[in-house]
This record gives sequence, structure tokens and C-alpha cells, in this order.
Amino acid sequence: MQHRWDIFCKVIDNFGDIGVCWRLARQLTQEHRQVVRLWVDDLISFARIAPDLDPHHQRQVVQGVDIYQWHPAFAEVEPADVVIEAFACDLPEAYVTAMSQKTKPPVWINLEYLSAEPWVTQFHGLPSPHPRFPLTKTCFFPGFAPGTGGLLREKGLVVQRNAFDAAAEQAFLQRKKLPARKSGEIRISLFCYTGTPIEKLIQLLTQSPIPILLIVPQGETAENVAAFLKNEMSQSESLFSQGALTVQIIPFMEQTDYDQLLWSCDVNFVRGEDSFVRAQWAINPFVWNIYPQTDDAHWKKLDAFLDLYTINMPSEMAVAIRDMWHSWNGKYEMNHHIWMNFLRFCQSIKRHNKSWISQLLKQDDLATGLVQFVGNRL
Ligand code: TRH
Repeated sequence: MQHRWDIFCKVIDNFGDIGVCWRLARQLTQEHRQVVRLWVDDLISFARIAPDLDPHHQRQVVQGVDIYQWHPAFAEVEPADVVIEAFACDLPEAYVTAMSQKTKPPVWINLEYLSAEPWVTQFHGLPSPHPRFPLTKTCFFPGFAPGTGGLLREKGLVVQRNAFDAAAEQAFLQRKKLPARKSGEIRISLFCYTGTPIEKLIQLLTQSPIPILLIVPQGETAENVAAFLKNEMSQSESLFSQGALTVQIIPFMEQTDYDQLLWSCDVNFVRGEDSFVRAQWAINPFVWNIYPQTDDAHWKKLDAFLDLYTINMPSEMAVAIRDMWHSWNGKYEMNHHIWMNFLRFCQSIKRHNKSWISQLLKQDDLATGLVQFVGNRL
């Protein structure tokens, strides 16, 4: 059944919040035929992942989604049937008041951050009554295990990924003006936060016995890589080499192209929430740089995921992954042994990733889960 949805998104300091909301909005519109308004406070950041968007327009329709600039002074609007508050972004007071005045109050959902921690299954779907109004907000937790809200996954994603063969990869590389594969070369994509041991990784890569192509989308990661290699150029399309390593800086890509980049690299360094999930659908071995939290809460999150992900792995392989991820996130120093040990297991990790995602595929995707949840309440 078709309903009207309002999704509210505040861009904190990166692309993850809008990355998730944009994906969800498109899926609800295109796959579930819902009518979606997406309210975003920072259209400039949004336009980096969605180049069709004009950040100067207060209102525009892109790929079927009605996108609004969310101003602090919020104009009066009729609330939708379903309201998604992404990542506890605090809805405008006037909007909440209007929600409370509707004869049939909207289904109000707080879309939470992704975590593999076991408590998520207990908190997923819990109602939280509003202190003043007759409204209830439900906490909707994405997750990896049955009993959570699942993960964002477009309908055709796995089929598209499986159809991405050598010819499709070549066409993608040509379209993106990326060099063709050299025989024996390892391709790595790099997307991470400042503070990861990029310098150490680059040192290791320059000394590699095998040629390496490191592909870095423009942004803070590219700036850090270029600065370390004392290369002035961190502009898109700059290419420079040192030892076995060639670095290719590329423009920050549209989300769908970024998926293809992940499909075409042998190892993907990803971060935050959304690129971390996309790397899993990409099947290739990946290294997660978790979003650092001041109270170190991210370590629990990182280990909870590792526990789940490595549960059926031979222990040597699990140790290789854990060491690589821990050192990449700064628990201890990264070294030649850790990196080479991770690389040694790459083929087996890829095989494991196939069975990992076949587990994940048993769950409904997040958008389908939301539509079902809403359907039972409206
Ligand atoms: O940008 P992030 O660091 O976002 C983070 C996390 O979501 C974190 O949980 C949140 O608390 C914090 O923001 C505020 O990393 P993430 O989640 O991977 O989002 C990046 C988005 O950018 C994702 O949708 C993929 C997309 N992307 C592109 O579209 N093109 C690109 O070239 C690259 C590198 C990324």
C-alpha cells in the first residue's frame, strides 16, 4: 500500500548519514512505490554523493524523491503518514506539534546507527512514548542478525554484483578513466578517517613484492596520502608512483559508481557505516575503519562485528583479520607481518564473504522491513 513518508536527515560531519538516508529514500520510492519527502540540512555534502542534485534549490525531485532543504526555521507542513527521524536528528518542534494534532498520528521511527552488538535485538522495535504528546516513537535498529532491522540492500544489487565480470569491470575502468589491470597487480581502494596509519600502510605498499594500485577518492584520505608521499597533487585524476606502489586519485564518485569501484578492487578499505556495508555486498576482502567515538565505545562495536563475522572461520584466518583491523584502527602498530598475513588469506576471505552474505540474505533488507513494520500499523 502506498503511504507518504517524511525522512529527516542532519549531516553531522561526513557522508554516512545522508548516504544511508538517500539510499533508503530511493529504495522506498523506486522499489516500494512510496511517496517520499527527504529533508536535508546540508545539500552541499549531499550533492557530493548525488551529482544530479542542485544544492542551490530549496526543493527538487531527484530520482523520484522530493528533496527539501531543511532550514532551522521550519515552515508549516502537513506531516506525512510515516516519519523517519534518522539517527536521532531531532525533528523540528513545530512539526512534532503538527504530528500530535493529526487525527491519526503518523508512524514515527527513529532510525538508529548500525551495530552488531548483541543488545540490538532486544532494543530493536522498542516504543518510546513522547513525554508531552500522545505520540510514540519506535527505535528501528539495522543489524546483521535475525531480530534486527536488517541492512540496506537494493533489490537487484546481488544480481548486479554477480554479473560484474571482467568485461563489465573493464567498461567501468574505461568510463572512470582508471588504468586497465596489469597482470599480477593488486588493486586497493582506500576510504578512511584521518588518524589511521596511512603512512605505515603506504610504506608497506611501496616495498611490496607485487605491483599495487591504490585508488583513493578525493577528500581527506587523498590529501593525507599525497602529503605523506610529498606529492603536491591530491586533485582528482592525479597519478603518482613510489616503489611498487602507484597511487591514483579519483573524483569522489556517485554512490552507484562507488559500488562498482568496490567490486573491481581486490581489497577495500572502508569506513563508517554505509561504505562498510557496501564492502560486504561487494564480497572482496575489506578492512573497516570504524567511526571513532570519544568514549571508545567504537571498540566494542568493532569487536562485536568481528565476533559475528569470523565465527565460522578457521582461527588463523580470523586472527589475520582481527590483527589487521585492530592495527588499522590504532590498537597497536601495523607491521609487515600483519599486512602480509592478511593478504595471504585474501582468497579464503573472499570465499568466506560469499557465505557471510548468503547468511545476510536470509534477512529482509532494511527498506522492506520498514515497509512491513509500517504496513502493520497504518
Ligand atoms: O562518511 P562516513 O564517515 O560517515 C560516517 C558514518 O556513517 C558514521 O556512522 C556516522 O556517525 C558519521 O558519518 C557521522 O562513512 P560512510 O558511512 O561509509 O559514508 C560514506 C558515504 O559516501 C557512503 O554512502 C558511500 C559514499 N561514497 C560515495 O558515494 N562515493 C565515494 O567516492 C566514496 C568514497 C563514498
